[in-house]
Amino acid sequence: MSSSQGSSSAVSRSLALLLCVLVLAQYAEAVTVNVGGTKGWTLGYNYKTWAATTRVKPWDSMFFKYDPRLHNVLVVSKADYDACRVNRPWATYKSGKDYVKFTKSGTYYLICGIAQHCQAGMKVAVNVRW
Ligand SMILES: [Cu+2]
Repeated sequence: MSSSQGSSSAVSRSLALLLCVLVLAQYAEAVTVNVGGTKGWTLGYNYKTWAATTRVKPWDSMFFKYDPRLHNVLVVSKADYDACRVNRPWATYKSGKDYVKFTKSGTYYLICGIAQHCQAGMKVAVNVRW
């Protein structure tokens, strides 16, 4: 009787521990997300649909792949995103192989700062959350 109670509480403890590990693992697992999937960062792609169907967590790396002669990546405010204003970005990336990471939950706004690309739809609002 007492030995059977002992082993069942040992099983409970193991399950509780396993649950903790699984929960922590989900939080710790930062991944790389390819912005625009296989198309990358380019004109003529629907980033609204991409953002709505792609999960991005804090600490994940968003990978922007593009020809640096044609495009860049600016992190901007919502107002500048809405207006496609390119002259006061919070951050600028221009290597063509850029990893952009946000460590806090929130909505982040990224646009291309070249010519009229943002107006043409080369802009993405990413809801970063757990
Ligand atoms: Cu561009």
